Parts: sequence; structure tokens; C-alpha cells
Amino acid sequence: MKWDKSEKMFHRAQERIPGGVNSPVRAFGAVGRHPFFVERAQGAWLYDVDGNRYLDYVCSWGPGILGHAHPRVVEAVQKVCARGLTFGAPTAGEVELAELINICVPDVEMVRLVSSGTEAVMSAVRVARGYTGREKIIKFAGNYHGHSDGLLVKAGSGLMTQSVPDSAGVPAGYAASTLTAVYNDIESVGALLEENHGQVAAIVVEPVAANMGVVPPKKGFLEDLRRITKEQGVLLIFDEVITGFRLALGGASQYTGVHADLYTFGKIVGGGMPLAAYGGSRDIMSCVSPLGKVYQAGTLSGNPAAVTAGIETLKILMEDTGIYERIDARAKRLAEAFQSIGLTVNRAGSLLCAFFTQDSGERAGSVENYEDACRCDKEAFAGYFNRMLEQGIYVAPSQFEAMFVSDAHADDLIEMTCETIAASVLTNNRQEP
Ligand code: KE4
Repeated sequence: MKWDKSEKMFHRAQERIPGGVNSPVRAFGAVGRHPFFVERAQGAWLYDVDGNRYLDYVCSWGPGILGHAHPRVVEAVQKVCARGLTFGAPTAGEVELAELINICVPDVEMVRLVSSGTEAVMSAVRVARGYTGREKIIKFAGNYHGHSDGLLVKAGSGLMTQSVPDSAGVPAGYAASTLTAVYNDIESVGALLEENHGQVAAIVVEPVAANMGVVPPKKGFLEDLRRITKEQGVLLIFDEVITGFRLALGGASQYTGVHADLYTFGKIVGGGMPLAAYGGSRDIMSCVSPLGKVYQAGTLSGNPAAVTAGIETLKILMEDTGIYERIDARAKRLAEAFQSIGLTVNRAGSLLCAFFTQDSGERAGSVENYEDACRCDKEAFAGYFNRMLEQGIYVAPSQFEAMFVSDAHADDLIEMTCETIAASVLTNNRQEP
């Protein structure tokens, strides 16, 4: 493959944009090469400015559950844009999307639309603090909840990719109110709740972690979290920016049977446009301004084009819930391909991740938390990534992200991927000294 035009564009980009990208993980830093620049996408395929074609398992980090440029979504957005892009005033579409979210996730009796997952989680945490009158929150090492100051503590995704779990520029005071527990370790949560008795407003968790690679909750972990938060008057926030409408139409609460107090959504709920949401019971959400005292606002919140993309996407998912069976089965097939060549794979529905674990040690082969994930062989991952890319298959450029399957990844494409996985990993191994 040749990347001359991408190289030129990347050089230009670096002049005016930090790192040449508008989000760090896109810089391909962890896989030792420069990024390609996308020209267009259709279905399961991405096309770059040099005319290369890639089978896309990043799906824009999750929104693309239907495949790129779904005709029904594109047409609806084109139509609504012709009537004006933004009004800063309420529109019927926002009400329709709020009602659809409630139908899919009945726990969300009231919802506020915002423009990014970061905004959704930041706002949900503020609501939890305003509702409980408490200050501290507990998050989990390796979970990523966007880049708001208080949540950039031992975070996953791009921070883990760069091995910098915290960020410069976050005042010590903010970080002090964020306590970090170990994912899948309920004792670590109990200890923090005891040490900070009566001071914790909420526990925010990815119900299936997907920002340290994919790490599903161990049996009983979410149930225990629900139990102890109820006992101690602590709100439970499910950060479903990735899992929402992905694990099932009803997201994690449908997939696991555990119900949270507040939910955040992003990615799929906006159909690929800048839209996210947070919501929960009427009681809790009634403290949001202008109804209550917790302030949150946004010029483009509930933007008509983004809302339309979200409505069409949710409607398609509601009309054909068979999609979940299809994408889960395809993800299962991919997982089997990785396992057949000895890799550790974690999967939850259509979310999966192959880990290049070190084979030694008593926990060889299992990745159940941040520490396990950190022990992965990032060099081996980089070799696999680059071989897959050379073969026209684009997986996330980081060991600490998820592989996403869409409804556009037809079975023949899955089979082709399975063959390429074997070749890419085994070649990798042969290359090792
Ligand atoms: P955004 O602000 O990027 O829309 O959402 C933040 C966020 C919140 N919660 C969870 C569970 C998330 O996964 C995310 C964002 N996900 C990353 C990918 N792991 C976005 C990709 C990027 O940062 O470029």
C-alpha cells in the first residue's frame, strides 16, 4: 500500500493541529506509523486519500453499528439540514429522541441531550454530586469517561495508549475528589467506601469496560456494585457511551439485568453525529436546571441534524433487533479465530479485544483489570496491527481499545478477516527473535 497523499496531509496537519490530529489516539503513535487520512466510507469499508480500502473494525470508535453512510440515516440528515442547521431553540426531534431513549432504556425517565460523551459523563457526575450533596466519586483504573478534569485519573483509552494514565493541567483538588478502585474487585470498592464513609456521591463504571481493551464484568461484580451503592446511598452511574444500544437495544441494563441510577450514552445514540445524552429517574433528573439547581447547558445540545441521525439509527435498531444476534455471532467468530492461534480474547456481544498477553506468570492469559491489560506486549500488538493494515484490515491502533463489528460486516468479510488474523499474528510470531 502507498500513503503518499496521507503523508503530505499529515505533514500539513502537524503545522496547525497538535500532533496533526483532533484526538490523540488517531495519531497511530502506539503502532509506530503515521495515520492515513480518510476520504469517504461506505458500509464496512473506509477509503483513504490514496485510494486504499480498509475493512473497518474501529467504526469511528463505536457509532457505526449500522455500517458507514447508512442510506436512511444520510437521507434523513440531508433533508433536515435543508431546513436550517441550528436554532438554539427546542425542536420536536429532541422530544422524539428523548422518548425513543426511554422506550429502549425505561430506567431513563428523563434525559438531557449534549454534544459529546465527555459532556454527558461530566454532567451526570455533577448531577450525582448535586443530588446527594456529597463530593467524592469512585471510578475504576482503566475506565475512560472522557476528558473532563475530574475523570482524567488513571484513565484508559488514549491515556493508557500513551502510558500516561493521568493528565497534566488537572488541579490536585479535582483529582483528590476522584477515588480509583480496581475493576472486577468489589473489595477495593468496599475499602474506599469505608475510608470515605458518607462522602461518596457516585460510582461511575463502564458496565463492560472497553477502554483497556474489552474487560467484561466478572460474575456478580455489577450486582455487588448495585448492592453496596444502594446500601450506602451512593448513586451508580453506568457510562454507556460505548455499551449503550450496542450490547443490546437496552444496553447494559438489558444485557446484564443490573440497573443503574444514572446512564450516559454517546456514539450510537447520535448515529455518528456529535450527540450524547445523560439521564435517569425523574426524581434525580429533576435537579437539573432550569427545573433544579444543577446547571448544565450547551449551544448545540439537541442539534437538529444530530438528533435526526440519532432518531433514524435508533428506529432502524428498534425495527430490526435481529441485528444484535447477527453482530454478536460475527464477533464470536472473530474471537474464535484469535483463540485458535493462542491469543487471549475478551468479548461482550459485538465488542471484543485480542490481548497480546505475556505468557508467563500465574495470571497468564487472563485480562480482568487495568494491571493485567498493562502487562500486554505492545510491540507484538503493533506488529499485528501493521500487518493487518497492510492486508486492508483496520483495527484500533492501540491494544487498549475495542474491536467493533457492524451490521455491514457480512459473513464473507468476517471469514476473510479470520484468515488475515491468522496470517498477521503467526507472521508476527515468526518474526520474534
Ligand atoms: P467523547 O467525549 O469522546 O464523545 O466520549 C468520551 C467517552 C466517554 N465514555 C466512554 C466509555 C468512552 O469510551 C468515551 C470515548 N471513547 C473513546 C474511544 N475509546 C473515544 C475515541 C477518542 O478519544 O478519540
